[in-house]
Amino acid sequence: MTISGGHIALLRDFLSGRKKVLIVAHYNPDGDALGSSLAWAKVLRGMGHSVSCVVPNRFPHFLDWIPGIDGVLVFGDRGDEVRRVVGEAEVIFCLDFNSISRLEGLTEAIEGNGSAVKILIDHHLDPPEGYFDLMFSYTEACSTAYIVCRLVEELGVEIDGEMATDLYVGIMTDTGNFSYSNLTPDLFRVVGLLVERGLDIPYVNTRVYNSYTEGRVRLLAYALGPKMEMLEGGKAAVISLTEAELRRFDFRQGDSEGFVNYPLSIESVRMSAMLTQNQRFIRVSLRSRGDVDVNEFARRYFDGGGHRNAAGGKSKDSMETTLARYRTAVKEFLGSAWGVESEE
Ligand SMILES: [Mn+2]
Repeated sequence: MTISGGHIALLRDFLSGRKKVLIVAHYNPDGDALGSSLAWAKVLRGMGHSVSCVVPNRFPHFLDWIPGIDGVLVFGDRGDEVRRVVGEAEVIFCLDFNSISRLEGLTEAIEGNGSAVKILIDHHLDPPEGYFDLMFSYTEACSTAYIVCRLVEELGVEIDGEMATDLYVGIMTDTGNFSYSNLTPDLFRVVGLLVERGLDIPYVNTRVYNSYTEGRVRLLAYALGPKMEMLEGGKAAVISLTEAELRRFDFRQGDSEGFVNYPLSIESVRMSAMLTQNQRFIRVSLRSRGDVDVNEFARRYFDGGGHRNAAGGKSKDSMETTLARYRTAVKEFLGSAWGVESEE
């Protein structure tokens, strides 16, 4: 991944003087969305800007400790304050998503601010043409946090221990603790730099991966036990959880995060899905291995998208209908060119 000097010059231009900056990340903010936003916020504050971090809805419990998290404004909880901050912003950075529609209720507020410069920092596929004034869009990057690391280096800013922790949380969670693709030598160079700046990897690991509630562990057992269904002779798996089931396990937002990855630990499984119901729709989370392209699958069947091996979509149908649609789609897809298997 190469960041062009022209892009950096433009960024410096947009950030000349003291600016009111808004950093916004996507709905259901994850480790990368929050980690990259908070580190970037600290960098910009260090440059003299006034910075607010906004997310559409609440973040999961396993991220409630990361440096700077107390200052994040949740639109769902503090709508009026967020609308004011969005309206006053002179520069708006969108981090870890590229489609403004992923902001749910916040979309209108952002669109309402026509005068702010809009800058994208992201690694998702298919960034929109013509929407942003400047795009740092690198679809080959493992995480937005990694892109932020590189931008910070280009700007000549020193990374401190808090930034290092935030950035590492983003890199670690988006790479499945360094187990997915896009693990380049330069990523490990950057991680080495973060360790040098005070990052404590065992501490971060414990806070993110070993801080489950009892309910979450029991929900996982239920999801993988009675609720996991194998399809297509073991090539695909699906887990479904209704709202009532989630309530039974004292579900807190983020509790089912990562469940979709477990079926992929079965040798035969090429793609895995998790259907989680909320009050408005069913969220479809998808993961795959190798050439099985769930970004394409999400686009075709569930009004979504993402990356080749990790994508998401949604369904407004009932759980029963959505499951039936999923089974039919998997059959068709795994028999098609996009779902074709090849050895990794
Ligand atoms: Mn990400």
